[in-house]
Amino acid sequence: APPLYPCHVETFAAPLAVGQFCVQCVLCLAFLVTFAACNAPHIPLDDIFIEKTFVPEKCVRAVQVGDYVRYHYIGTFPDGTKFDSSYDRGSTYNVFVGKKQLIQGMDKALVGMCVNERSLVKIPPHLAYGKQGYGDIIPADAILHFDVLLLDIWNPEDGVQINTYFTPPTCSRKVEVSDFVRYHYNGTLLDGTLFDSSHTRMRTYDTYVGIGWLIAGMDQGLLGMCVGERRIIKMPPSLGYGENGDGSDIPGQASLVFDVVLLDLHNPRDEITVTNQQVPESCTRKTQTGDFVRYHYNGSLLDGTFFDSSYSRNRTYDTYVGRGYVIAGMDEGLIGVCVGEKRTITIPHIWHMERKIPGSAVLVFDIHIIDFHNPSDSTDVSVTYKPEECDRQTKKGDFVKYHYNASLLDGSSIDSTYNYGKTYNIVLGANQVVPGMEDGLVGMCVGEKRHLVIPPHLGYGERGVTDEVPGSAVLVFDVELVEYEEGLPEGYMFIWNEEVSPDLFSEMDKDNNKQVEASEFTDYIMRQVSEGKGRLAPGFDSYRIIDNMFSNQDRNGDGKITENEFKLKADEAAHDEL
Ligand SMILES: *[C@@H]1O[C@H](CO)[C@@H](O)[C@H](O)[C@H]1NC(C)=O
Ligand SMILES: *[C@@H]1O[C@H](CO)[C@@H](O)[C@H](O)[C@H]1NC(C)=O
Ligand SMILES: *[C@@H]1O[C@H](CO)[C@@H](O)[C@H](O)[C@H]1NC(C)=O
Ligand SMILES: *[C@@H]1O[C@H](CO)[C@@H](O)[C@H](O)[C@H]1NC(C)=O
Ligand SMILES: [Ca+2]
Repeated sequence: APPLYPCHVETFAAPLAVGQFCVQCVLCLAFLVTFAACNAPHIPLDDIFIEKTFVPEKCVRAVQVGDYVRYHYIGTFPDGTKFDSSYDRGSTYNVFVGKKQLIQGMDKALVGMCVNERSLVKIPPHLAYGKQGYGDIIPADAILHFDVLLLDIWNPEDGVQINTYFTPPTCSRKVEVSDFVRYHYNGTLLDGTLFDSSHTRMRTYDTYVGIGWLIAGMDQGLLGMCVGERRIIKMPPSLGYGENGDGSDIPGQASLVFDVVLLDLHNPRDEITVTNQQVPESCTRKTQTGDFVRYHYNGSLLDGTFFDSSYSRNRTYDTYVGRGYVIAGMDEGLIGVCVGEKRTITIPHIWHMERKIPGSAVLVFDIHIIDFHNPSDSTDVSVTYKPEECDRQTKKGDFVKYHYNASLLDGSSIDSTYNYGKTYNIVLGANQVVPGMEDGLVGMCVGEKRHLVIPPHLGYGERGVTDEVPGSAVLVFDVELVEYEEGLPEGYMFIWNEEVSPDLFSEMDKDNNKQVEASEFTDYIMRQVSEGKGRLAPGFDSYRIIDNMFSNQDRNGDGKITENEFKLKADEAAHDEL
């Protein structure tokens, strides 16, 4: 007689999995009218009967003969009395299927079951413990019911199974044995139970691959991965945590499934690498150890995660190179660069030891060299135009008038006299401009043009000029000498062009009151200058010079010079006096 037990639609959905059961179910449909009889007890079973109580949407894997399974079960008699339960023991039942390690009915029932499937299996005595029963627990001729939840399936033949579900657009390198990698992962059991995730620790897992630091399945499963790739790595327990599990969340004999995304990859033997070089056409000089470099950078990790940028601070990063002031890889990568050059420097972890960066990350710096100089540099003067006639040349003390265009080495303009429509005028040697400019303006003839490169120690130094010249910037001046007045000999503010009058005092003392007042003094000097008999130092305020001269003569500071004071001063060999 056919067994008249209720059948589940699922049984039809998976006809292959349950084999002969389908036939019975078809019959079941035919006898729908006698449905009530289905629950009737004591109708002897010819074979096992399976009632699927939960069928997962996706069958991760179905049991085949020879597979090893982990499952939970509750064993009851048809009247509902429980005789055994794996739940009560707190661990799954683990066994090979189809190898007679189970009662026949169970060996049969498990075949075709999917991971996470739950079934009620009814087993007639001849496929269970038969006439003997089992000790005190199972009486003779007992029908057994097992509520089975299948959790895990693997086969001793299994290896690591890899399924790449995201491939990055570019892949310059793949994981090889002894590479160091950083990755995120979610580790689950085959039934989907999460046992570990790098995300809960909020940091990547960082390790060497292929040299036994990892479980064998990961050591194999990570090989060949690209940065950015995502893959599912499945492994049987023999390549995971084996018979005993990890002692906490991973049970013994468990298959493991890792969802992995690779973020970073390098080999500790790697050198730093320089790529994406953009070298300006004219590059006459390259950085050497000891140079001081100003550069911009964007710093990121290999997966593109940005971690720092000089741009966010609106200023360049300034440092000596080759002297250990920056991380070793950067020190190396900054040697041999030109002003204006851009390059990408990739730095493996042994070349840096920074705390705030994830342990062992590869750092990628996109840099742009703004300028560099050496502390021993002097002003670089190059003549760009020299007039044919060039006998008279500027020297210290001369009052020079020149045009300039000032810029930084990266070409950004700072200032220009053309903006003001007039020349810039200074006395050479009077500390009116930065030392480099003084150097650059000496020995020039009118009409000459020069290109000056002034290192910061001869320019505006480490501090620069607020909002105009960055600290430690190299300055570039294009200058043109427009005209100049010859200065006086060094130290003089006034000189006679001809013999000094022997009767100087009385000539000055216009009103003949035997003393020279400031106004008499000033009038007299100005007259000598205008008559070409004397000359004041060019480039200074004439009245200031004359005031100084007067004060020097007026020994007692009473605002007038007596004949006595006049003589006293004349005896001393001094400079800006008469
Ligand atoms: C792991 O799980 C987290 C959180 O659910 C998810 O964001 C991430 O994409 C998953 N996969 C990997 C490889 O980290
Ligand atoms: C940098 O400059 C930009 C634009 O001039 C400004 O918006 C930003 O606030 C500045 N950032 C800092 C850190 O000074
Ligand atoms: C850094 O990033 C900014 C913004 O993306 C970009 O404008 C700049 O050119 C980058 N600099 C370098 C040196 O790559
Ligand atoms: C400065 O720049 C202007 C405009 O580009 C140019 O005409 C002039 O010749 C330059 N002057 C010097 C001294 O190079
Ligand atoms: Ca007088």
